[in-house]
Amino acid sequence: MFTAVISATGLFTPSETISNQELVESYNLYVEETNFANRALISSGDVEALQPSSAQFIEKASGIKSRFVLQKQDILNTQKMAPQFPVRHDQAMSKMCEMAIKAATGAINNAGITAEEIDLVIVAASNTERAYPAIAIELQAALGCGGYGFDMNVACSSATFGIKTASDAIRCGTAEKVLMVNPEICSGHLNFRDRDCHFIFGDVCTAVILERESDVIAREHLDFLRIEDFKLITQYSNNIRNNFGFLNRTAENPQDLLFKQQGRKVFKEVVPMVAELISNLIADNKLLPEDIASFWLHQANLNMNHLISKKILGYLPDEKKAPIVLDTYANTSSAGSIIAMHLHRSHLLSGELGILCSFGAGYSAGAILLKKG
Ligand code: CO8
Repeated sequence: MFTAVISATGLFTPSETISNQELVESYNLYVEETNFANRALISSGDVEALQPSSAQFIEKASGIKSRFVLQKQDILNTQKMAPQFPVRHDQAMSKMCEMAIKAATGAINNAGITAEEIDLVIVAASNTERAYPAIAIELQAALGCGGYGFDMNVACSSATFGIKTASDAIRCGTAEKVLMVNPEICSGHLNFRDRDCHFIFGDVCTAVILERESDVIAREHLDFLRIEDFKLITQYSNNIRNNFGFLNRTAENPQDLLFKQQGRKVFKEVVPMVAELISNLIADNKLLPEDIASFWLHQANLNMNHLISKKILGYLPDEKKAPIVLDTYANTSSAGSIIAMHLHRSHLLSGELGILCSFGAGYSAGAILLKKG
């Protein structure tokens, strides 16, 4: 058995942002236009008037202030309210591969290795641009990696489950160097006409390189995180759901193909589940919550993260101990906790511990105990 480490991470952030104010102005214009068009039906009581959204509500309920997106203009256009990506011909590179290359290149450079040395590529994300060939195999060819590649989807927990899968391959000797990327184009599956969720998501791509500990030590790359232990859990729930799938075309009039959730139920059910998962990981390793220097938590909701941290620690930790990136990135699904770890781990000293944790649809949750090399 080999010991697996995270030797580097990478991040691609789109250049365009949408503030809450911009999003709400566009949504409220859509509400005005729709209510005006339906005014007769609304006054006869046959149709309910749409209610406006509010930037204050969004920030208070979620902690989100803005989000990065691949294509802003058409999201804010009330006639479209979705990003518009022209269809690419079969020989053109997919959008997911394009953003994955940017995040992966950063991670490969940070690790000080070459793409050719990578022998396993995993694309782990909440959505896949096409059924096949796998985006991971396209990425493997585009970067010039060897070995093999595959796509996997555990919704918001895709990255932690991806790290576990990569670590198992390294431990067993199936692979020596793994690239695990999370290209999340959340704007593609978000209903910008739904007041309950139009503010939740942003687009981003993260990348993680995993290797054998002996390899990184041999080349004196000491900025690594050793994978000490894991806990993964899944528990079936319909409270976060997306009905998009390959059988949609067999229904006469497919509808309801975008993200939807019972946000309040998710909040109530997932907070205790995650707090217990992390607490058990800490206790099973004969540690105390105070022994953990950083908690890189999934970034869905500020109040959720505060509650989870308080349940584990008994107090509200500062930004260094439990960093928040959802204020500027919003919920980026599986990439959220990786962004937090990428941007907020430089303060860790050799031997200090961190916990990376994801949670979301499925339900699914993953917690990984990491030790700075
Ligand atoms: N503006 C103003 N008012 C609003 C708005 C709005 N935009 N939206 C709702 N309201 C109103 C409601 O109608 C309600 O009014 P009333 O009290 O009169 O009924 C009131 O505000 C309160 O509404 P909620 O109860 O819904 O508000 P909450 O405080 O629960 O906050 C949240 C809503 C922010 C959604 C919160 O519940 C939350 O964040 N929950 C956790 C959700 C979560 O973590 N989900 C994880 C999903 S991500 C995942 O798993 C990955 C999926 C794959 C990604 C796919 C990409 C698209």
